[in-house]
Amino acid sequence: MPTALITGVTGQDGAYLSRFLLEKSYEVVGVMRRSASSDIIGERLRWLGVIDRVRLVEGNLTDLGSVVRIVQTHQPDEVYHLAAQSFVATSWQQPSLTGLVTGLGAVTMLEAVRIGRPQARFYQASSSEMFGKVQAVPQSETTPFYPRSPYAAAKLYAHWMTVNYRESFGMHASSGILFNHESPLRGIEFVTRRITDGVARIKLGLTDHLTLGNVEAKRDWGHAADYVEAMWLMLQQDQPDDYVIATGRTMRVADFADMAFKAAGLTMADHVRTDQALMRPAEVELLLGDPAKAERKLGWKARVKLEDLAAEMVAADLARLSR
Ligand code: NDP
Ligand code: GDR
Repeated sequence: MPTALITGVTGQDGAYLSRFLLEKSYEVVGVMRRSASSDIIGERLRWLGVIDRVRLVEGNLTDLGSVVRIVQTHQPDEVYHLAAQSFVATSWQQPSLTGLVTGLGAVTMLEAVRIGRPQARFYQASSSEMFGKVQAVPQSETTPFYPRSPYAAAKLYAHWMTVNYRESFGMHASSGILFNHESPLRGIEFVTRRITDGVARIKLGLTDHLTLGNVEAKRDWGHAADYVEAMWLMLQQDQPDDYVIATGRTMRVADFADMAFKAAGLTMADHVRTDQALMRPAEVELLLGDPAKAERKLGWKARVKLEDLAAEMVAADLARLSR
């Protein structure tokens, strides 16, 4: 039975990846950080019904010794490095922490693997945010990067360090340049979940409006359950490499909101307001990925349509709030 180590196991992708790997009969070891709210840790793993089958171990990306010991003890065959300060808006408020966790944290994990289990295959969670200010569309593995936030700059450092460990030490280290992916387990601060939670609250009469920031920004949104499969496929290849993972379709935030309101039988124009205070200091206006390489080399293709994703998220938020 192969062993997979997942950092960021308590996050959206960590939960879906755990379920995916357990279905493939992996032993899954998940790194979680100590929190005073230990009663709600693992809520997403619980929601997917896998909490009892994931071996949770305590570690923190800011503590090299903690993750070296985990790697040495569990001797994973595959390491999925997903942990990060992942919210772009927060990265302007906490740029140093974002650099430490999202940027240097990847090097900490690469070092832990180099020290404790150099033959393990390594996955780095890179991001379409690295493309930032639009240089070309659609964005592929060869499009120049232009990060537009402390988060994106930190991810770019982590991305290039992964390439460097591959080229310097011969590690089987791959980077997935994933475009936005969502699900009912998406953090409540991200725009899709803010929208579906808001729609559910309006539908249930708990409020009558939803306030958003830049509704003209365009994103290439897919479903997290599809995207974790791409992570696994990258580590099954003989050669490590970097891949763009996207749907190849882009929509405005306003378009997603329209889909979500329609899914609940509501009209967006009756309920949405915008507020300058929610605009970012620098915006990524347009993301549209070209997943051709992943399709060709991994045989991967996004399955879930955005309209269905919006409807699934609205239904889940309605069920949650009704409870
Ligand atoms: P989440 O924000 O849902 O999860 C982040 C995870 O990182 C959580 O488990 C969190 O733990 C953990 N974490 C944060 N800081 C530390 C730390 N110091 N030590 C250990 N663990 C820590 O992110 P997603 O699941 O959405 O994304 C997974 C990864 O993929 C992230 O790196 C993200 O930047 C990247 N990414 C995501 C995309 C998306 O659209 N979702 C697209 C492209 C890249 P806790 O629960 O305690 O907060
Ligand atoms: P993003 O996701 O920054 O693309 O990063 P987010 O959902 O936060 O923003 C998407 C776009 O929506 C606009 N927007 C708002 N965003 C939020 N959060 N709240 C609002 O009220 C709102 N109104 C409009 C934003 O300005 C932006 O243009 C996500 C994260 O998962 C990263 O970790 C990951 O790397 C990238 O996706 C790919």
